[in-house]
Amino acid sequence: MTDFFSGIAPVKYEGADSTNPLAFRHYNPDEVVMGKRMEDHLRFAIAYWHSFAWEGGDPFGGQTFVRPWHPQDQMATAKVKADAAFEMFDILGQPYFCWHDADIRPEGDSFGESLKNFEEIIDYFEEKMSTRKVKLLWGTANMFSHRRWMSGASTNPDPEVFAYSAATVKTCMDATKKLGGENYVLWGGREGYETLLNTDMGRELDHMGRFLNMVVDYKHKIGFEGQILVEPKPQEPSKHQYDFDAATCYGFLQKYGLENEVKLNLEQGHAILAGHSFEHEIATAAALGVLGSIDMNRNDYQSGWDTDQFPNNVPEVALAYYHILKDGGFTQGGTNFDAKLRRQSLDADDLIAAHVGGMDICARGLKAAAAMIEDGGLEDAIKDRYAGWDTPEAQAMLGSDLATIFDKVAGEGINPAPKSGRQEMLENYVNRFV
Ligand code: XLS
Ligand code: NI
Ligand code: NI
Repeated sequence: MTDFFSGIAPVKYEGADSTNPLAFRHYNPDEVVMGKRMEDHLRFAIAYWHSFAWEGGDPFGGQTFVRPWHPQDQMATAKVKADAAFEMFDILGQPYFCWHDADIRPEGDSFGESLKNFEEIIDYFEEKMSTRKVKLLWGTANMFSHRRWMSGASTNPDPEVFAYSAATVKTCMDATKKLGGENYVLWGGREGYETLLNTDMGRELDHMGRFLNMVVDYKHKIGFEGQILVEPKPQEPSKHQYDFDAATCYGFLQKYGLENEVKLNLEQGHAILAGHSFEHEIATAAALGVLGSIDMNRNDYQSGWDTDQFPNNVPEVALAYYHILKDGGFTQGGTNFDAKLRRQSLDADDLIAAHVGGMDICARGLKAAAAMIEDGGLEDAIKDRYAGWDTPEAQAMLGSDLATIFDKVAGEGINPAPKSGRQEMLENYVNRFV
């Protein structure tokens, strides 16, 4: 027990009229939306790194938060941190959490010592999870913070770093499986380059492809039933990251024969950094059959870096869930809040309020998305727009060739009449629901 959250009661659903800042006004876990409980649609997870490991630093200043689990380089404080984390899970009642190895255990002086610390904390988690409902959405390895990874993990020019990375991922996959995790994530913050002047890109991509194949082989070897997910991001911390966006990742997976083994974990802020919208990334992954899970957050549109704010924009979130629901909804994936407080938000109740707000925004987005799907207006408009393709002649053309099509166009004097795309009508339609 810590006293970090003392005086904060478990958060309850109180309905839209509630003025209690620490109550859900829209997230009602048991409410049924499109035949499924809201909790089972959204599958919320809390990110250990932002809520418990991050100390409030930014590129110009260090720690602003003072927590009972600081300093974090000792086993005793790692356990206090775990105690506080599970106390917050009890308060929020979200079904999942996620971690990096480095968030939860102190770094040791050797691989063996770090592993010993990690395994001790995993056992500590297992004990805590045995008396609670909270589950692990995913585990992952932090292969970007420590200086050994400054030039990459699987793409490092030094084979010893490749080896260290492979061994690290093995331990994180073992731990994820032990805790019943439903996914395993790889985000390659240092898998990219700072300058092409010192980089053999073709070799690095081949090493990364081989590494991911080893991950998939190991998954099958140990009988891990979770999804393997790659998380795209175009840059930051590297100048250029190989897993740039959903489409780039799909090309990579195909080249290395992994498109049926690996799916994507998409993040709002990363989509924005790549010059896309979140729904673009989700719709792309869905169209390619690799939509796995999401990291929900919000980027500041002026800043140009990954600000990882809590979501606060219902229309955007609604369109994200619209494409998720259209893809059939989450099966093993979920909504991980890869989001952190602003560094001036010092207090325990700030941390709770941030998650309450984020969960409520997602619930509103989900309800709006479900209402649009049930109404069918967007689906009808798309059906109508492509209706010309429903005829047997149009379908036959797809199996035809240029010369035959030429004969038909020239012979019959085909002269297409442009039709309105009706964008404003559709935007107005969406605004009825959000
Ligand atoms: C960083 C990423 C990271 C991954 C997990 O930008 O979002 O937090 O989700 O390594
Ligand atoms: Ni993320
Ligand atoms: Ni991120």
